[in-house]
Amino acid sequence: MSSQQAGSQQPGAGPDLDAVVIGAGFSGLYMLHRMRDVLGLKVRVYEAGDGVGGTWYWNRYPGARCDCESFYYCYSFSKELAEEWQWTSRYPEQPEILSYLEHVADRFDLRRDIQLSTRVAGATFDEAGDCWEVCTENGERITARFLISAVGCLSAANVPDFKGLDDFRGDWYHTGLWPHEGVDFSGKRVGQIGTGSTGIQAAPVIAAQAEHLTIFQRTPNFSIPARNRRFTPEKWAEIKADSRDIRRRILESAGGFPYVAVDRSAKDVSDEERRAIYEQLWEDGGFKFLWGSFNDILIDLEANDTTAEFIRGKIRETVKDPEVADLLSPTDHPYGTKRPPIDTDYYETYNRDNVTLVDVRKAPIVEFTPRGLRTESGEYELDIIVFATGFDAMTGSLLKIDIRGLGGQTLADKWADGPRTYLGLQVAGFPNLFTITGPGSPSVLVNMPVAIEQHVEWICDCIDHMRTRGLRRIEAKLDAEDEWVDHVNQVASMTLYMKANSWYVGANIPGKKRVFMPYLGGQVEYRKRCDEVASKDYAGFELRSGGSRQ
Ligand code: NA7
Repeated sequence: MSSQQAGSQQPGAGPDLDAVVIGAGFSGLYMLHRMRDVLGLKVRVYEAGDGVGGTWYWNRYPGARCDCESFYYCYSFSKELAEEWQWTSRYPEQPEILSYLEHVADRFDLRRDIQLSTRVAGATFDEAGDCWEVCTENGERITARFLISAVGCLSAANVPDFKGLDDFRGDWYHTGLWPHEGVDFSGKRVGQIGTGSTGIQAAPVIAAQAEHLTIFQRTPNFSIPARNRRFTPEKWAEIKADSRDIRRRILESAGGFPYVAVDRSAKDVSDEERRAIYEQLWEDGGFKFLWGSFNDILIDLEANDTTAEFIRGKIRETVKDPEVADLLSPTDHPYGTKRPPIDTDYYETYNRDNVTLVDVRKAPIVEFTPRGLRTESGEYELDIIVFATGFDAMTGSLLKIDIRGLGGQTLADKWADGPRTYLGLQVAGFPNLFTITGPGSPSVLVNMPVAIEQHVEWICDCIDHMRTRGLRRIEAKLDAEDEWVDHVNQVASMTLYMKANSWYVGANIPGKKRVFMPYLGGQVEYRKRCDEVASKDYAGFELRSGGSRQ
């Protein structure tokens, strides 16, 4: 039977597949391996890109690299994979991570069940058949018992609706949709909109090549030096020797990082001690700066101010022009409440003669023109414009798909006032749909592969549980979902995170409801909660042997 025919399920027949997985990034690849090779299920992955890799397939902009360190930003499910792969440096660049994921796809023979260049357009739950009818933009239709979203949290590019964009005669690119052949900036006047993690990685690399780089900044960010370096054979041997302990520390830490949490308040040490701690962490570089200083940075404004002021001091020390330094120094949000970037020579870049910083908070972008763009303070002539403007995070990619659950309700309607899930894994009214690192789970606040592996394994155990008991339908109960959403909000309200206009709350997308989307309780507590739910016969979920058609 061809897949085109396959969608029209005959009465009495089962669905075409056990599962459809949307996306072939970190989540989709592991999900396929686990479902197909461990559970023996019939699975197909649909991937919009022409290759596997998800985030690491699309984000090819200059300077793109991971902000987590290589030796823990990877899978842990296969000992053999871990043993045979060697990372070259502390923070891997995009091509290296993409090679890793391509290696995973080949090593586990995943490609034969991945259909590339295929975007899922819609999915409707068949209530009688207890399955999803999935259709692609190519017109293909197929049915599957389970629908697994592995679309990623940061994959729907946000291209602001600037007036006159079509009139611009130069070239423009969004960092998350970067051309595979690269972009040659030599001799060009380049504009970059956005100074989030991406813009902060890209600017130094673009500035080194372009004739001139103009950076349009709406909100300054607190950035910490990455201190990237290549691994020496000795360092790599040290990491290998420590790997078991690294894994233990990862599983014991709230953020899924191999750093031991500190148990001291920023207010309990002298100014000198505090300064020495920050100096050491600044020298070490990376995310440890957020987790490794004090335990109250993200919950106490006074404590946070000490960190913020330390970083502002570093900006003033680094950037020669005091006015530029001032403009680069955040004062509108506490440190860490927007996703903290890490960088290589970001602040130093503003000392270059060919770099200009423009404040588009004070004088916003009015429109694009044939020759460049115009802000309220003047026109900038540009040959190339780089949109480092981020993503419709956590919900954007899923909501682009027309997903219809019980009674024909759309996911877009269900989430009109912000996403609602039970554990970030399921949505009441949408049976047999699982969302890997969905909103309401720790996801983006955790080292992603750790969050992904936990979700994939939990979902697979759940499906296996259903299979062995002849169950065909699982759906989050509404009261469990309500309770979980309240809990997610309550935890967020105990922190400083709500004080920032971040993508965590959807503030970067005009019209998006302000809701804190990821779960802040940490992956240790979250994992415990998920395991407890499973051990209590999937408490909060309704499991059934089937709809009307058995
Ligand atoms: P981010 O962190 O959302 O940053 C986007 C940047 O673009 C940020 O500086 C925005 O300013 C700016 N922006 C967005 N829209 C506009 C408009 N209309 N005008 C001017 N400036 C604008 O995205 P990234 O790609 O840097 O990082 C996303 C995640 O990927 C990152 O956190 C990592 O997890 C990986 P704003 O701050 O909203 O004022």
